[in-house]
Amino acid sequence: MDFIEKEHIKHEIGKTLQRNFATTLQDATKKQLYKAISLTVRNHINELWAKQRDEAADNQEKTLYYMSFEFLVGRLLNNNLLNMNLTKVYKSALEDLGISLDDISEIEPDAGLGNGGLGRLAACFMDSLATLNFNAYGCGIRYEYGLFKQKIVEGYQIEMPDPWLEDGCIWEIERPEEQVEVKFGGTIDTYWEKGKMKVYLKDANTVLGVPYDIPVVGYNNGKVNMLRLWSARSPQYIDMNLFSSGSYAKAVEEKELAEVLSKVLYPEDNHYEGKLLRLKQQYFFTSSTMQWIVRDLKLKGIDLLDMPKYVQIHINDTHPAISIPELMRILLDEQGLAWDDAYGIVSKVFAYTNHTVLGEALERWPQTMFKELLPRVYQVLEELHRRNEERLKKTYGEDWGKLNYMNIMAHGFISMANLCLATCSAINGVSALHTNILKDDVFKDYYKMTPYKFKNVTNGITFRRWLNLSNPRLYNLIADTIGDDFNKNPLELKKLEKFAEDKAFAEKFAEVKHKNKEDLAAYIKKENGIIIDPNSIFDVQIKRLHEYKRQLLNLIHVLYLYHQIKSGNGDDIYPHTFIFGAKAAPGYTRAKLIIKLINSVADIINNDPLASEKIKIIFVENYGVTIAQKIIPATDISEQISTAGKEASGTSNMKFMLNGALTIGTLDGANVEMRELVGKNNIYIFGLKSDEVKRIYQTGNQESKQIYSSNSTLRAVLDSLIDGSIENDKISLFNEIYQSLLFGDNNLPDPYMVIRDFDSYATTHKKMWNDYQKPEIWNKKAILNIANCGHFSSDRCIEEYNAKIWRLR
Ligand code: 26Q
Repeated sequence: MDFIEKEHIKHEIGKTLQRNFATTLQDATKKQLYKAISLTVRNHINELWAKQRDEAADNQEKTLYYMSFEFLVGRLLNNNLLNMNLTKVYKSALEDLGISLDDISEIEPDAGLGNGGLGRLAACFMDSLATLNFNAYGCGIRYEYGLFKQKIVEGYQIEMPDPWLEDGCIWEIERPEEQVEVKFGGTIDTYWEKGKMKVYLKDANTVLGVPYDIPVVGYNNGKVNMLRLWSARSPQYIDMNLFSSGSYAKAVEEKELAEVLSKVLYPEDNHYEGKLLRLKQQYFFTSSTMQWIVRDLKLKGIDLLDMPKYVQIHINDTHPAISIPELMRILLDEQGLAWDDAYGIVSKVFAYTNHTVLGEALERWPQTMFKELLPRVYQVLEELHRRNEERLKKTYGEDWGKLNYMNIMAHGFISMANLCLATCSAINGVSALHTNILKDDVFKDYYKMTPYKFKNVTNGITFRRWLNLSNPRLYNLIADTIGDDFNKNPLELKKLEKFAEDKAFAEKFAEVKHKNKEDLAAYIKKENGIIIDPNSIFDVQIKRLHEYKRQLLNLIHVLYLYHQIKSGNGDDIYPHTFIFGAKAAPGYTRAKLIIKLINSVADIINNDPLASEKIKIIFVENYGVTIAQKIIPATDISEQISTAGKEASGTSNMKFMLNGALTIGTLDGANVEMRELVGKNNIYIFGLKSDEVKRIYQTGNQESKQIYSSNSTLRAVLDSLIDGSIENDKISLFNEIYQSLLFGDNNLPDPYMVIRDFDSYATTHKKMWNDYQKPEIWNKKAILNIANCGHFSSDRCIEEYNAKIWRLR
């Protein structure tokens, strides 16, 4: 961005307040100030954006359409200022006006259009795509309500709506002139025209897709891409006949029924439920996007047969996979292409990322539901299925067990993963270990057939948000020490290695960490009313609540420390503050019970004079992107403790590493690569490995019961879940958790290996608090973590996607 005078900024803010809110700097509310300031930033962005939209028609470079059901963007004001290189001048302009930018940016609601890792990854990718100057659009749904707001009431999670659009979104632009029609239901009619069979849908219900575009600014390069989010609208005004005949409610209801498609984000993370509304949402945004892509190509005068030269479509997990048959349908029915031509295109333009190996997360739609909702898309799917089955038979013969397992349709269900495996040009996992599990296990039969399609692209995060923005103290220290080249080339962070044993640098690093801990302590005092000691170890687990992520292992260890202290054996325990933040899916009762358990234990420990000298537990309400930005810079220990083989990658592990926290983790997901990069002495690995876990699943897990019998300390801790020592008036409240640990769900005791891994986890913790007490050792490890973190930049990750899969340039 060309340099902008601060006097100009001050003037613009004043004018914007006047023109948009008929108010002045003196009288404006904080909200009005936030809006006016953001509008002036938006104006600068839009100048660049308008120019690029204008040039887009001549731009022949291949464009990426990144399709995702979720974009967990967070706040944008500070991010846009940073990427536009305007932070300094705005800060100083605002100071002149007596306004603090930090205060104002707190007004902005998070754009929480995602559940967790997958959604946040999509947002990081958008930032990197623009920064690397690629042409890319993120395509998704403009949910009116983001992920629910979490309140903790008497220790229980309560869900509240998140009306993030209530006061409007400054950054978006509605483009009604580009709206499309999406059709549901109806019956298929065919007729012949000029010797060709034509297909159309009769009596279908139409919903309008209206795009809202949010600009995505590259870092310091003037590039503006966009996030295009579709909003559902009814094509009719309310039905006047119904209205006049007195059925007011019904008249309104019909309109609402169409618009419900973009109302809410499903709050399930890593868990599939075959809900009709979710299927409708998936078709709504994929059909809208496919129509837009085809229309755009035609406007540019490009022959559709050349589409693969100009278009790359990426599907973020299977959630947008209906794009595949939908693009086929458009090419066949609306553009008159022959099957082979259409398939030739489709099999080249799509690529798919898998984000999970959990069976319960794989999407399988009931055929009957699908057929009724999308009769023509279903026909296309049947044909894709039939042809794929022919190909499978050539490799595997009539092995029906295998064929059904690999087929697009089987046993009354449509497997969206198999659809992607069969038709996409590339399939990738999100960490080396995860990709190997896909190849050797989950998708091994497809891998045997088409090994060349399988790639690994280990996840990454944008350092702009997760270091520059969230941890300015550390950013400045690093930039003052090794220069700021790492902004363009994150591997430059390696230069910090030289300083790992530099006493002066280590002291400065420790000082930064301490100040960040003080800030977090102040925030927690304000939010939780609990005073925590910045000199204690801040041990943090923040992520969605899921049994496989094992918040329970963490908590049982805390309980164990509590028992040690109470029995007089806790002298060597270094003071800790254990911080948890997690939302549970509203229907996931056990996860919600674990939240209650964390809060109940927190109550006991925090109110116990003896124990609270040594340990405190904080449960941070409503965990999300903005809160993560406050917690991560202040963390000493990062908990990455999933049952090995279950966490595809993890990305918060990378954020902590970048901020100089040390990891306690299993050899799971990207932790494996973290260990390779930083060296095994600088990360604390414990527990079973993924192949060991797999073997236990095959052979049963009686061992957990034996551990329970032979380890009396652990037994006492586990028994305390049900003996009334935690919630004495609700003695059986946590019985379910206890039962699951000892007897399991499907006769597999301790299905997430909490008991099995406990001992090695506790020993590793002890080692950590011993190391923590030797600052020269601890700080050196922390600095080495930062120095070796460059690989986990989403810039590297996007470059890799481009080289291995997209080939945009
Ligand atoms: C599917 C069908 C119906 C309802 C919900 C869903 C659904 C929704 C969200 C399924 C999965 C998700 C989210 C998955 C997710 O966030 N996975 C995480 O992706 C990260 C980025 O690759 C990884 O780092 C994490 O390991 C992985 O858990």
